Amino acid sequence: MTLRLIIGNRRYSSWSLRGWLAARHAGLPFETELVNLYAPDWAARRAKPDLAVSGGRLPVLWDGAVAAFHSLGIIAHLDRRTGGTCFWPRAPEAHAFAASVAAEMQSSYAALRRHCPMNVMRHYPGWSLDPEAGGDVARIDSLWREGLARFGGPWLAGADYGAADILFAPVASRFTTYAVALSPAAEAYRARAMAHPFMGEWIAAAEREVWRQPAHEF
Ligand SMILES: N[C@@H](CCC(=O)N[C@@H](CS)C(=O)NCC(=O)O)C(=O)O
Repeated sequence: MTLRLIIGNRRYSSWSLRGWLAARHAGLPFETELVNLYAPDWAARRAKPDLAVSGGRLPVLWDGAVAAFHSLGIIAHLDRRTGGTCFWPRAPEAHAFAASVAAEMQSSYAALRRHCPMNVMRHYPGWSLDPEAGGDVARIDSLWREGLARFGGPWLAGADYGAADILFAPVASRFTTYAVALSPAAEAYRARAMAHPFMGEWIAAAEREVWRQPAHEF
């Protein structure tokens, strides 16, 4: 059965990007339903049962009558559907690292998110980071360096693109938009994450979207 993924504006919705990357990476057939988070009817749309299930947040993945939401919930569901083959490394050390940093990403870095909203289409060099967001950047840089050094790259937990990379993909986009200074290893990873073909597909589709949200266009 074809899965249905409900996402928000591709330019701005970082959580939608994570859910979509997970669905794309799983390789199962899925349809995408795009919702404008900034449209006047958003409040009514989110109250409908297919979004109310997640508290009115995007993305939501529907698999028949089963809903999965939150990045890690969507990945857990797709991981089962794909027989545990494509999201997590098998080796226990790499698995523990990937699971831990993915969970940290899902639950942290509020300052970075607030201070550097995602806009996959824009470039704002010269952005000055506030100290709290700078602290988030330093932590992420150190996690990226650690993963690449311990597991040999090119992805965060080793040879295969997986859940940790998916969770951090919108961060790579923010670092690109705001030209955030990184260590050489983290910078190389940022560039690699942005060059991933699925990221290219997402950005190409974002480019075709006509909706604009002034709060995210400076
Ligand atoms: N932790 C959730 C966060 C989902 C979330 O906050 N999504 C935003 C879009 S990026 C949303 O639905 N915002 C709409 C709103 O709160 O009105 C996830 O992993 O999906």
